[in-house]
Amino acid sequence: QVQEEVSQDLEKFGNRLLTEIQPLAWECALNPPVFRQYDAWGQRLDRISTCSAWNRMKEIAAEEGLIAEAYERRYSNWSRVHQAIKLYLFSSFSGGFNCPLAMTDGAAKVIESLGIPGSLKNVFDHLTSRDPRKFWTSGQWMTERKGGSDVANGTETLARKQPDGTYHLYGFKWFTSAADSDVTLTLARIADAQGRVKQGSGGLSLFFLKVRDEDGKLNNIKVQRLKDKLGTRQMATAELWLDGTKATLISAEGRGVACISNMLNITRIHNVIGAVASMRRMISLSREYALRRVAFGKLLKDHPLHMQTIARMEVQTRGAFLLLMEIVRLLGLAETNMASEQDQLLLRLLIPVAKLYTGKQASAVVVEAMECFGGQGYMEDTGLPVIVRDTLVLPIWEGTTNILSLDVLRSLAKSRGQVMAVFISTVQRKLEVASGSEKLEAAVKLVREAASLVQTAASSGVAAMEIAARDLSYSLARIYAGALLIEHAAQPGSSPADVSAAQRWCHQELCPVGAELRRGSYDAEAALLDGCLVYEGSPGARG
Ligand code: UCC
Repeated sequence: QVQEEVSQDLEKFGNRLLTEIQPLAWECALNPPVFRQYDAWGQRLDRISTCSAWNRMKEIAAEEGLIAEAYERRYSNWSRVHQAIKLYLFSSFSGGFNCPLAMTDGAAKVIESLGIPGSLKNVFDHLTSRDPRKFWTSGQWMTERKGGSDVANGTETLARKQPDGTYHLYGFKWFTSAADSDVTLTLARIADAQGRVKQGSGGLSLFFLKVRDEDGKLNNIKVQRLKDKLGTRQMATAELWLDGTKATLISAEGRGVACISNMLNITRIHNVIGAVASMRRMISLSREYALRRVAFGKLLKDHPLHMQTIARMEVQTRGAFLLLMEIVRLLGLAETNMASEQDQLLLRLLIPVAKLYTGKQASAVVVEAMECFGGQGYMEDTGLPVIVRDTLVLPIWEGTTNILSLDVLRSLAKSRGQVMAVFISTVQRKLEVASGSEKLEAAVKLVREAASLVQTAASSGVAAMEIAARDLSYSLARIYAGALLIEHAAQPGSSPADVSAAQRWCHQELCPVGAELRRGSYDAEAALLDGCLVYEGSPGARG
């Protein structure tokens, strides 16, 4: 029944995407935000103007319940899956509006995980509203000049307590995405009466603030400039000075990072949605083009080499899509108190794994797909470069590949190896579904071997080695996606394409960490040689 209702909603939304939303996305691409710092008389304005299509996207997001769906939970644990699929459809047609939605979802999640305190009830209602007149979006102001990745040491913003218990913030935020948002969450260090602050992660607290007051005046915020970005140009990213900005402390003092990680985990899932969506969109366009374009006397679709190229992208995209669906399935269970402790551990591990892996996949796939159009793929007025540019940010924001790899190690360490055991047993359970399937036998064997290899590697100390973090994360992503593709292909009614996708996925190197470990790539000497290769010196002569 849920599937039936959801399908109807998706079909309706799909039509709306094609008729109404797609042209708006193009308008957003053609009319990026404009910043005006001063008026004609030299008065400070700091006005960021967005185009009408962007503003309309906000209304549509509310009407379609793109955030609300996840919090109303009318389909219980399936609500997250419903929301994720809607966002997946929306993402590559959103004209960049998927970014503020990611952060809005993250802010709602933080407030919900705090138990929706009375002081934030109204805010939560705005963030999760279906009423376009009421709907608010949120920012996530984390990045300062000294640290986008190293937030713990890079955050300089100070919070001074006021007699009424609120705080005034003073500092400079270097990247603030969707700077036109209504509210934001941000980190700062609380200064004591003498102005002293605690350094490091333990000195950071999380604050909520409204960007403007009731009259639309900025909350003691000065906009220095808009960022000149490679992509996501439809969306205003700004440098902001906070100069006495009124804010409310919402985490326990010194627990800012732990508290905002609820937001990060949601925005990272949105990143995965964006990655899979852009791969799917580019493949759909390439497939369509191959049905029309004639070269060397026949349609592109009749050139086996061209079909092989698209098929390889298709395999990547299917693996990524199943990873995404698995994560939102687990998230839905966690949010409706149906997740076991194992499910929760797995979710914690799979979020960074999927974010880092799909970000890289998407960057490669969209560039490959652009090539399927020859020179036309490089032309601005085809719209293809916009998709490519907007995709290239996915491995960077919300934590780069290496930072996310370290987060994978963090989640392994925190569970003291328990999550690895859960990972392996879940993979094995998924493979059991395919037992007896002749077509999938070889694929099952490859995933089993890789799972055993990654387990051995992890218990030999690799899971604590920074230098192995990326290879380990890639191994986890490939093994888990392999198991998902096999499980899917083993379902009754699966297609030959499902089987082929599982087989092809599993024939890549599934456990690079095992191979590199055997090769000695993580030894101290190898690390020295890495430096030597980069700087062309002799070992030890770096710098
Ligand atoms: O803002 C940005 C752009 C916004 C645009 C977003 C749009 C996305 C939309 C996509 C649509 C297509 S970009 C800003 C991005 N910045 C980051 O992502 C930060 C990257 N750096 C990290 O993630 C680091 O790993 C840090 C900052 C989290 C590391 O900080 P610490 O303080 O060194 O970390 P600790 O000490 O290890 O962790 C402090 C606490 C621990 O909890 P306790 O104290 O209870 O043990 C950790 O377990 O925080 C917990 N923690 C987490 N918990 C840290 N990370 C996580 C996590 N991911 N999940 C759960």
